[in-house]
Formats: sequence, C-alpha cells, structure tokens
Amino acid sequence: MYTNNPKILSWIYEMAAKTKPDNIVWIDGSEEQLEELRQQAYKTGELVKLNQEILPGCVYHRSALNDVARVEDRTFICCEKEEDAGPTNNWMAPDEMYAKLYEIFDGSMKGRTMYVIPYSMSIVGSPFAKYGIELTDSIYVVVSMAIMTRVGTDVYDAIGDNGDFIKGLHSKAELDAEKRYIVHFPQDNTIMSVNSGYGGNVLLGKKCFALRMASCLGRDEGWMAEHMLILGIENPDGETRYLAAAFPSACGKTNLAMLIPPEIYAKKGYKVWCVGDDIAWLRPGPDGRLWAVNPENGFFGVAPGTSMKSNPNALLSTMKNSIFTNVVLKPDGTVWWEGMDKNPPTGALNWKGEPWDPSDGSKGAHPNSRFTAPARNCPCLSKEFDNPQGVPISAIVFGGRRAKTAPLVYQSRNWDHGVFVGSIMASETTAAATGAVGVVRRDPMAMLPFCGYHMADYWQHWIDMGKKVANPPKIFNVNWFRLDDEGHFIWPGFGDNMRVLEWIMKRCFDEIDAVDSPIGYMPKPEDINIEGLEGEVTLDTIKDLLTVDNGLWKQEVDGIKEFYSKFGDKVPKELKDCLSELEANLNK
Ligand code: GTP
Ligand code: SPV
Ligand code: MN
Repeated sequence: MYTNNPKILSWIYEMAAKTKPDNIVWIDGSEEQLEELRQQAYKTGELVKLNQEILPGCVYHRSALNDVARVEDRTFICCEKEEDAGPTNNWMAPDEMYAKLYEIFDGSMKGRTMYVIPYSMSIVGSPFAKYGIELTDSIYVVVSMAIMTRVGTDVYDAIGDNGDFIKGLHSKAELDAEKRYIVHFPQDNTIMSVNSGYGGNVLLGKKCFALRMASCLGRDEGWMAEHMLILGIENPDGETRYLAAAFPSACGKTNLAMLIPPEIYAKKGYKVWCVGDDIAWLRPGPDGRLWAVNPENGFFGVAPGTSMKSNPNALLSTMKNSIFTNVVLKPDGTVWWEGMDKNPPTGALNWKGEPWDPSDGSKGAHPNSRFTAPARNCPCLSKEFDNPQGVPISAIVFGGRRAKTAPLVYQSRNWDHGVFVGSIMASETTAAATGAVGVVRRDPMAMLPFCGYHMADYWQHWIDMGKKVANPPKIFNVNWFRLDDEGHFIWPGFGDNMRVLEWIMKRCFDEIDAVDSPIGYMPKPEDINIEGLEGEVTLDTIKDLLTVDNGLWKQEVDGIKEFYSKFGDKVPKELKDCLSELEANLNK
C-alpha cells in the first residue's frame, strides 16, 4: 500500500469484495516487478518471450479470437440523463448499468490476482496531468499500461490524501463476447470494462480515459481532448512549427506523426518530430495560442503495413521493450505481419496460433494486430515530448479515407468554418473496430467512437474554444486516399504527405496564397511541390486530386443534412450557417 487516501483505499477494497481475487498486488512501476510478472505470464502462455537477442525486452501476446478490436456497439456512456449522451453514444441508466456490471464482475477474479495500477496521463505533476488507477486481472494489461502511460507510486503522491482520480475496473472475466461491456460513468469518474482483453477495450488510460472521460473533463474545465497526432516540422532555419491532426482509427495518424521527409526536403534541412500519434490534450496558453500535449507514453500502433519503407520510425520503435499482439510468430522467436516485407515466413504460427501456410491465401496477422512500443524508442521523438507545457499548435488537420469526394487538401475560411469541416468528416470504416470494413460513415473530428457526451454539445465546445484563444490554429482537411478508376491510390502518401504539410504550414504563416472554392480555400496546383516525386505524379495529377466535384458535393450536403438532423436543435447555429453557405456555393 502506497497511499492513505481513503477514497482510493475504500474503492479498491469495495471492488475486491465484488470481484473476489485471491490476492491483490500493488504495481509500483519498477522493472523488477514487471519482469516478475512477465515470467509468470510466460508460464501460463499469456505472454510469449520473443528472441531476446534480436528483440530485447519484447514479448508476444494473442487476444481471444472473438476479441481483436474495439466493440463500439458494447461501449456505453452512462451519464445521468440519456439526452446528455446524445444520439451517437449507447446509453443506459447508471443504476441499471451498475447492477448489470456488478453481476458480471461478481467473483470474476476468483483464482486470480487483482493488480492495482497507478498511472498518470501526461507528466506527473504537470498542469495537463490527470491521474487514474486501473484494477485488472490481466498481466498483459499491467505490462501494456507500463508502456502506454506513466505508471508509478508517485501518482499516489500527486493525487494526495484527497485528490480526484479516474477509477478503472477491468476484468477479463470469461472473455464472453455476449457479456462484454466498456462503460463510462462520467459523473463518477469511473470506467468499467469486462470480458475483453483487447488493448482498446482494456488499456483504460487510452480511449476510455484520455478521450471519453477527458472530453467530459475538457468540456467542464475549458480544454479539449482529441483523437489527434501531434508533430513538429523543423525548417532549414531551425524553427519548428507544430500541427495536430485527427484521422479516424487506422487512417494514418501513426504514419503521419513519424513521417520521414522526402529527400528533396531532407537535403534542405527539413526534419519532422513526433510528439504524439493518437491523442492530444489542448489548452489555451497565456500567449493566446492553443498548446497541446500527448498524454500517452507509448504507441499502440497498427502493425500490418508498417515496414522499413512505409514507417521506419515506427518499426524501429518496436525493436526493444515492446509487445506484439495478434501478429505472426516466427520459429526464430521474431514476428512478422503483412506489409513488413515481401517474404512471408514458413513454419510460423498465424495470429490464431495455428501453423500458417502463407501460400494458402490466408492472412498471417490480424488486420488490427498491433505493436505496443515505448515513445522513447522512437528515433524522431520530439525533444518537447516531456515538456509539461506542451507545444503551440499552428494547424489542425482533419482527414479520412474518401475514395472520391474530398480533395487532397483544403483550408477552412475561419475557426467556425473549420469546426464545420471537422463536424462533416466522413471516412471508410476499418478493422480497428468490429463490424463492416470499408463503409463510409460520418465520423466528426474522428471522435464518433470517443466523444464522452452529446456530439452537438461537443461541437458547441469547439465553437466556444475558438473564442477563448486569440490566435487559434488554422483548420484544414486532407485526404490521402483518393482512388483512380482502377481502385489505386492516386496520391503516393506517407513521406510525400510532407508536400501537403508544407503548404499547410505556409498558409498558417501567411507565406502563400490560396484560391477560393465552394468548400474552402484550395492550393494552386503548382503550389504543391512535386519535385523529386517518383512515378506518375504530375501537375495534372495534382489538379485531379484537387478537383471538387459539384455533383458529389451536393450529395455530400444531403448526407450532412441527414446526419445533422439526428442532433435536432442542438446543432450550433454557426455550423448550420456553414452548411447553408456550402449549399449556396455549390448552387452558384
Ligand atoms: P489508430 O492507431 O487505429 O488510431 O490508427 P492510425 O490513424 O494511427 O493509422 P496508421 O498510421 O496506423 O495507418 C493505418 C493504415 O493506413 C496502415 O495500413 C497504413 O499503411 C495506411 N496509411 C497510412 N498513411 C497512409 C498514406 O499516406 N497513404 C495510404 N495510401 N495509406 C496510408
Ligand atoms: C483506435 O482504434 O483508434 C486505436 C486503437 O488507436 S485502440 O486503442 O484500440 O482504440
Ligand atoms: Mn486511434
């Protein structure tokens, strides 16, 4: 026991009385204790030790076959009033949900150990920091939280004898998909997760706390919790400009955050620094700008497609002290996934643990298989990563997977219009959540699955925040995923996205003109630098990528109207005005 805080102690003992673990272990964050737990997990098979010469400190993990992604249909926001959860969240009355959950949690840790994990989102003691305690019966959760968050007993001191913290209760229970629930009680600062062992459902510091609960805290306290990467672009003069970008799950945040500039930029001295790859907390700073921190301490990244070619910084981040989940396990104790290289291994086990024959056409790694890597391993980690003040944000970038409608890039006319641009985001669904893949759905600000309250109130909060900062970031929208008629990506993407970021940054610092369009400001095609681009990208390609098809956008307006109608009177007037203006522009 490391605390006398009566709120902490009584809650832990109350939860232990319900879940009935055989014993309780207090996690202190020390390597010795973590190593002891890994050793135990090797014995039960919960973790597999990897080749320590090639991948020192690395372990392998498989989640259950029915438990490989977030479960949005089983994720609930249980605030007091249903209307406060809004039409995009599942809701149940708190009393009813507590009763249901306590029945499932009853004795769920029998024969197991309950681990008590004290953790901080952001740097302990910093102005951004928020604290949590997660109770879990999973060693995988303990070792993952130790990578993804700042785990340590200093968290108890930071909470103090009476301070607030987010309570998190997790039990694998029976891994019964029918009794799987991911539940948030914002008014009680409580998260409960049961019958899952998949990261996004059980690493409670991540989406549950740092987005769903934190979005509620941000609304109440005047800041923002967003599903955004943060990166810095250092120009040849040594000046670094920061942007934050919100793309839906598996739509390119980790890749953009660790971008390697194309050679023509590298030669000139441009560098890109990663501050965060998934979550940003943003606050107004004393200088009238918006400042952001990454509250996490590691990366929980999509493995397939990650290669020395596509994202060397991510791959290098996983070379030590990392966890690999649901990827291919090679006979030499290393790992593989689709897109790592063109040589699928023989004699390996697939993500299900079965002998895998790559020639039979099946995938070896699950499409949502992931690596969990310490941020500190990242070769391009920003030196501001540990700055408790965060970094000043010049641009906010929204984006998604759109085969046709959205152009490569456009800029909003002002903050409120930028909020509109975020609110109308749509993207094809991915394997990061269970359900159909490739279906276009509205995903405002990439927060559809992560906003802890009524989406229209969240939009209002964005509008209000714009008024609180004298110098708000400029807001843009990008789309790396336009397809040609044969279904190939037109834009090369990845490192070459730098070319679009350059235009964005120049716009933020009034260094380049733009042209007006019905949807917002667009680059002149010749202002997207295509120098040194391999393949068939020409000025005509850029023109094509920047076209705004009137017919498609009129359909888009219909889709937005239908989407907005779900929120009735709650849609902020500023957004309705933007929609009318968009429609009028298209009809001109
Ligand atoms: P979450 O961790 O789920 O939030 O995902 P993320 O937004 O960090 O996505 P990530 O960077 O892991 O990319 C997901 C998928 O998109 C991978 O398969 C990438 O290869 C692919 N991808 C990323 N950037 C680009 C790009 O610029 N162009 C194309 N065509 N694909 C990309
Ligand atoms: C996402 O799905 O957006 C992720 C992975 O970043 S998870 O932690 O599962 O949410
Ligand atoms: Mn994410």
